[in-house]
Amino acid sequence: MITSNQTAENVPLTPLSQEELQAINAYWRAANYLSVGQIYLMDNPLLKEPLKPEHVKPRLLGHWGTTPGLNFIYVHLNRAIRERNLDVIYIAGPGHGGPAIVANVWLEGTYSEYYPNISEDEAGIKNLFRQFSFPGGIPSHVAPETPGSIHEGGELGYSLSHAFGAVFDNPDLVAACVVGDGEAETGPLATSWHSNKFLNPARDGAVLPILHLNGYKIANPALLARLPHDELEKLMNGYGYRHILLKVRILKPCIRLWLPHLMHALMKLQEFNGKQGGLAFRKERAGP
Ligand SMILES: Cc1ncc(C[n+]2csc(CCOP(=O)(O)OP(=O)(O)O)c2C)c(N)n1
Ligand SMILES: [Mg+2]
Repeated sequence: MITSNQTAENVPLTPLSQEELQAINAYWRAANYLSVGQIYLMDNPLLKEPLKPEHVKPRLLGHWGTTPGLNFIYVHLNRAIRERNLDVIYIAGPGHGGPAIVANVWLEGTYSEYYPNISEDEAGIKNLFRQFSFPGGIPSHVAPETPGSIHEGGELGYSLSHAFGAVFDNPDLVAACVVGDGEAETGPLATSWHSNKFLNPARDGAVLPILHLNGYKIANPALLARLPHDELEKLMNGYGYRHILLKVRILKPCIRLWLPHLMHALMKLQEFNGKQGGLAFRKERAGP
């Protein structure tokens, strides 16, 4: 669900302090490092010594393309969840961005709880990197063994269906669903925009689709990213969504802009469900 007509400035929000801004930025960069390390490295995980060919995996399998975006959204959602005490599930449609989700789950400490050999130290990071898309290791996409995952990301097309399915009869839940612009070209995904017709805001939770227009499906041009903005807007309106277009270029201004828009979209969802008699994600803040 996407919103329009309001600018980031008029969204009532606790402004980000300089420290929070830096912390979000640092978290995003750490997740990116851990992601790229999983794709490329099998040794020398912290690059303490000059990089040598034997540190690099002989066969690379993992997509970088969608990964910084997935990490960017993840860290912002975390801030929004903490700010509003929301119940949110993150569904990564471009599941081939598996390194991003694994990196974040590791940063949160959850990965090491499930897999103690992937510990929260240098040895753990080395194992984390080595196991990714490696014989005897983990797949290159979000998979059942990724803690918290309900969406198998190897086959593109089902993320929005899963997001809607997750919130049906689940009024406290928001499903934030990242849809890749290539993924959006699959039949199942193209059809699943219409799942909103089945959603009853009085009884169900809410879905926040986030269309990740990075312009490409692997190395080929993606269609939706080639549409002029007003055409895309009309398409989304036709499906029953309002939208915000956000351009992410330089990190710091983006953090400032992105977060208020994200919060605004969440608030609009809340307001909409509330007007229909729903109680969605109206929990009181549980304290610090
Ligand atoms: C049903 C299906 N068809 C094809 C593929 C192969 N494939 C993996 S990633 C990808 C591109 C997806 O594009 P997008 O969602 O935009 O991700 P990005 O390339 O931007 O990372 C394709 C075609 C797949 N995983 N599933
Ligand atoms: Mg893409």
